[in-house]
Amino acid sequence: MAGVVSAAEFTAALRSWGVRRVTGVPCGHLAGPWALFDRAGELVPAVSEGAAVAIAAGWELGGTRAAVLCQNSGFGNLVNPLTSLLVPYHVPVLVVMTLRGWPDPARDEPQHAVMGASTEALLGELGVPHAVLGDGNLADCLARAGEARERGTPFFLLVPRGAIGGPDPVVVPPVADACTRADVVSALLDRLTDHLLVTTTGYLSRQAHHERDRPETLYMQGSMGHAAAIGLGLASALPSRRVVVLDGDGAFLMHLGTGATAAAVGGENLVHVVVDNGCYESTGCQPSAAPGVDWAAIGAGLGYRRVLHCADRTRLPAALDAALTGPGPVLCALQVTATPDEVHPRASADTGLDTIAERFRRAAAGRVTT
Ligand SMILES: Cc1ncc(C[n+]2csc(CCOP(=O)(O)OP(=O)(O)O)c2C)c(N)n1
Repeated sequence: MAGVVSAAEFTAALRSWGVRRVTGVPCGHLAGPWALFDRAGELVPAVSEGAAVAIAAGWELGGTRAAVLCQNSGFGNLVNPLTSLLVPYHVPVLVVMTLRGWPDPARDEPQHAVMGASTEALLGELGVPHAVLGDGNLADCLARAGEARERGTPFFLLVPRGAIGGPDPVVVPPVADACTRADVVSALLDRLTDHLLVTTTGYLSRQAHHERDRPETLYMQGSMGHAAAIGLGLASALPSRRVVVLDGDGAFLMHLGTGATAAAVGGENLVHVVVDNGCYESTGCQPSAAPGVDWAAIGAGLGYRRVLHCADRTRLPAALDAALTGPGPVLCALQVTATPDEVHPRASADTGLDTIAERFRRAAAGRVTT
């Protein structure tokens, strides 16, 4: 879709408004400016939208004008530093936030509907000035952001889907012997019987649905970073059932602290599989913080009973067998190469989220599902 404003125009407008450093969590609809700021060395990927606001506040307090790029699904993650840091301390960060689930929730994915319908009202309730980017009004929006800045107030520039042009296509060179998302998900599903499986937001959920739709799988299309928490709740509620969490590196990093709880109370029946492709593949393969992360050290440090790590295709079956048969809580980190051209429909394209939850509930209770 042709953007109302191109990625280059948008990025140039932010720079001439004074933005020198950018952070955030990616949204596919901001992938164009994200790539340009990243290429210029001006972007730091944050693990969560709240952390992004705090990083930007640090830059601002240090005298550098900063912006945050994010999606309104992460609005909840940033409300605390917005209301207890930016507003009371008068730190005027510019937040560029996409409006998923807006203006018509029925034309976006169902997990965005509630936030899409309420984002503007929530900002109004918090007294935070904002504007919606539309055809030809970028200069006007930034002028309003400038007025807010003079009052020491943060400003939200809300970006409808498709309002900003995209980046050049991402090309990932093939890596010999590397596993792919498809290898991991199909090998995992081949090994599951009545295991309960919770899959993280993005392409991993889509891949799991594509490989084998099953009532014992909870496709978590929203709640990024919370798959492990759901899994540990299930594992402790149902100690006789094996519970598997299929997580992404970006998602696990978003709420990494849950790993400590999972390790402490997850139980013998919890298997936490983290698929590390080093990027946020579902939103355009933007690098995550994962390349510098040592999963084996993290798993051990968090206190998982067993930690497994596998980086090549030939060792994948043994790694999954070991993860699924020994006692948990186990963290199994699988290094994969990104395959952004392999994209499948979401589970919600053919099954409603409420139905996904209901049939999962029945499967968890051991009842026959249809
Ligand atoms: C709180 C929140 N912030 C941002 C997003 C947008 N988003 C959807 S999937 C995704 C990337 C997830 O990355 P990762 O867990 O590494 O999985 P991958 O996409 O690489 O398979 C992002 C940022 C979101 N859904 N929720």
